[in-house]
Amino acid sequence: MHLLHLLALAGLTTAATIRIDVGKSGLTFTPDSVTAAINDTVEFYFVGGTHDAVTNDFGSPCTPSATGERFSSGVQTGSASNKNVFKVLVNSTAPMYYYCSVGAHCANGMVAAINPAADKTVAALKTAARGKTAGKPSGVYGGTY
Ligand SMILES: *[C@@H]1O[C@H](CO)[C@@H](O)[C@H](O)[C@H]1NC(C)=O
Ligand SMILES: *[C@@H]1O[C@H](CO)[C@@H](O)[C@H](O)[C@H]1NC(C)=O
Ligand SMILES: [Cu+2]
Repeated sequence: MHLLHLLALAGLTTAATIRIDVGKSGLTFTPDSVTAAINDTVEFYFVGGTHDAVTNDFGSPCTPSATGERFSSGVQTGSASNKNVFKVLVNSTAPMYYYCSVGAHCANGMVAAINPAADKTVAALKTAARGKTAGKPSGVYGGTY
């Protein structure tokens, strides 16, 4: 019998790991839009600059979200040797939007999305973030190192 059939019979599906590089080329999350399934893990690698990743609401792009699935990585100084990887377990396919709370990074477009809605794109989020003051999250939550 085919391996996939065995896995299906056992009720197992393969959860994926999705890597996002933070600060790879300036104020960036790379890639800035990903699709994740329930039980996938999104992993944030801090590769450059000083940044964090904090969920927001689409309508308040530079403010920590107060409801729904939420995460906050805490601020990390990125480098090739920074082995602190922030791991977020995806429990829902509802859109999760997020930003960087450091300085004016959010206002300058450091926003991204996991499972964005078709009519609420990262491009629109970047536009909405312009000129906004970044709200600070209260510590690390919603994921683990
Ligand atoms: C996610 O993982 C939990 C715990 O292993 C499992 O009970 C659940 O069925 C999984 N959900 C999906 C949609 O795979
Ligand atoms: C997903 O659920 C787990 C277990 O309850 C929790 O630790 C984690 O923070 C949740 N993920 C998010 C993004 O809220
Ligand atoms: Cu930043």
